[in-house]
Parts: sequence; structure tokens; C-alpha cells
Amino acid sequence: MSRRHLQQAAQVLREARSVVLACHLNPDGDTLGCALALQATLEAWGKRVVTLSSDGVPEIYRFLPGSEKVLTNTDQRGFDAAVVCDTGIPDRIGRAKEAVLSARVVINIDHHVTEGTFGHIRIQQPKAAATAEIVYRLLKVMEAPFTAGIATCLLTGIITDTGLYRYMNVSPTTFRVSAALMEAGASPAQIAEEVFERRSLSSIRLLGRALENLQQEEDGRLVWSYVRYEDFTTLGASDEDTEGIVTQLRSVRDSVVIALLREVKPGRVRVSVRSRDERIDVAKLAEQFGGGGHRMAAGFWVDGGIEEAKEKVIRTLREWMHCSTSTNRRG
Ligand SMILES: [Mn+2]
Repeated sequence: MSRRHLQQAAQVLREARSVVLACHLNPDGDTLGCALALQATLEAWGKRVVTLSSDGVPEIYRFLPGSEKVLTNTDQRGFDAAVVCDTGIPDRIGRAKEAVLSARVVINIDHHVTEGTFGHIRIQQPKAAATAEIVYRLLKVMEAPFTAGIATCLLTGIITDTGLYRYMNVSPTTFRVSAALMEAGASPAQIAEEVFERRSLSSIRLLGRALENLQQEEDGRLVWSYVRYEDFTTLGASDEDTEGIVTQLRSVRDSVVIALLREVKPGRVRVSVRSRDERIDVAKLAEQFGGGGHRMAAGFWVDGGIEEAKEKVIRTLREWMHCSTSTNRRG
């Protein structure tokens, strides 16, 4: 990422009178944290700001300041600027796409590497643990004041994308930025409590179902589980309640590839996949199914019932694991 791109983005945002901010589908703490930090900054500068999240704001992120202003859609077009954080794929912003593409200048800020040409200004930094780290730098370049609210939004992005600083993506920069955000008034303890320790009873029971259904194969290297549609209905749970289950599955000893399948709607299964081996790029696997993500965390949808999805997905996972590791041995 060059400083020049940050400066260009800063200039566009300084001059814009109206800005649309867009989050990706199934919004997480990073995409929401970034959009809300920018929303607060730009509003303080007197700009007209519309923040869009096609899938709304999950309950666990409603503590984020400004989250009550997020809309699922808008008819407004022709914004001076648009900022899309945490994805470089236009289809991943759902219905927000039209408003974003109608903006005069589209800025894309991301820590995923995406091919393509989305955005007039593209700021991609794969080394950043979270897009929030990049937005932090952008706000610095913009010389924006960091209020406690803005700092909380950005630190939430970092804490959620690093799984509380446990993943490989954490760098010294992650801690430096986090320290600065703490000094600006953000509290990691409060964020961790809001995001991870206010789970609904139905989500804990759903986790129970997923743990009961846990399967281990390939000498324990492949760990996967599933939740049926009827589990959701009996427990009164929703897809939001599956947040964090895949992380629990990941903690099984010797697991390398981890998958969670949930039949969110009858005949529609959402799949999350994690990898603990850099050679096994699960984003590539997800792309085969029309999804996406990072090398080590990705997701996609499969049509069909849970049995059909299990058959399709797990077979592909086995093959993928074999061919990823053997290709690398040769090369
Ligand atoms: Mn992210």
C-alpha cells in the first residue's frame, strides 16, 4: 500500500460533500467498525453520510456507536464518494452496489487481495490484520481526531479479525495501532465482553448441536460439523447464532481444515471453512463454490439439503486437502 493512495483517498473524502459507506454481506466487526469509524469522522466534518449494510447490523455489533444509523438500502444515487471496506468484490456488498457504483469516486480499502479493478482508488494491504488497521492510517493521514467512539469501532475490527490477537495475521503494527486506539479511549475488555460474552442461550444450545455432530477424518486433519434447519427452528435460533462455532471447532487438536455447514433455510446451506496450513488455500476452494474469503478463512453457499451439501462439500474438501499438500511437495 502506498502512502500516495492514502493521500488521494484523504483528499477525495475531504472534498466530498456526500459519501456512501458500504459493508459486506454477513457483516463482521471489521467491515462495520471501519464503516462506522468513517461515518463518525465524516459526519463530524459536516458531510452527508449514508452507511449501508445489506444484511443489517448483527445484534452483537449494535453497541458500536452510530450503528443505529446503518441502513439496509437507499434510493439515493450520485454521491461524491463511496468507500467500501473489507471486500473488493462488488457483489459482496449486496444491494449497496448500485449506490456505490453511482458515486463519482469509489475508494476500496481492504486487507484481502482481490484481482479485478473495483474502485478508482484501491488501497490493499494484505499484511494488515484487519481493514481497521488501514482505516486507522487513513484517518491519521486525514488528520481526523480519534474520539473514543471512533477508536472503539476500529479496535472492534482488529479484535474480531484477530480472534482476540490469536491468529497469524497479528503483527507488531497490530499492537501499535491497538495501543493508540486504547489511548484514544477504546477498551479491549469492554469490546471483548460485548462481542464474545453476551451470547444468547439459543446460540449456546446451537453450539451444543454442532459439537454433538462433530466429525473427524483424514487422521484428524479434517474436522467438520453441521447444524440442521430443524435445529434452528427447534431452538429458535438464527444464522447469527452460529457466529463463533467454527472457532470452537478449530480448537480440536491436530485439525488442519475445519468446516461448518448450516442449513439456514430449507435447501440452502452456508459453509464456513478454516485452514491452519498456509498451503491449503480455502479461499480458492470457496471460489469453486462461488464464495470467497482469505487463504485461511472463507465461506460460500450450497444449494440443497444438509445431506446433499455434506456429500458435496466434504468430498471436495478431502480432494482439496490431498491435492494442495501433494502439489506443494512437488513444487
Ligand atoms: Mn477484515
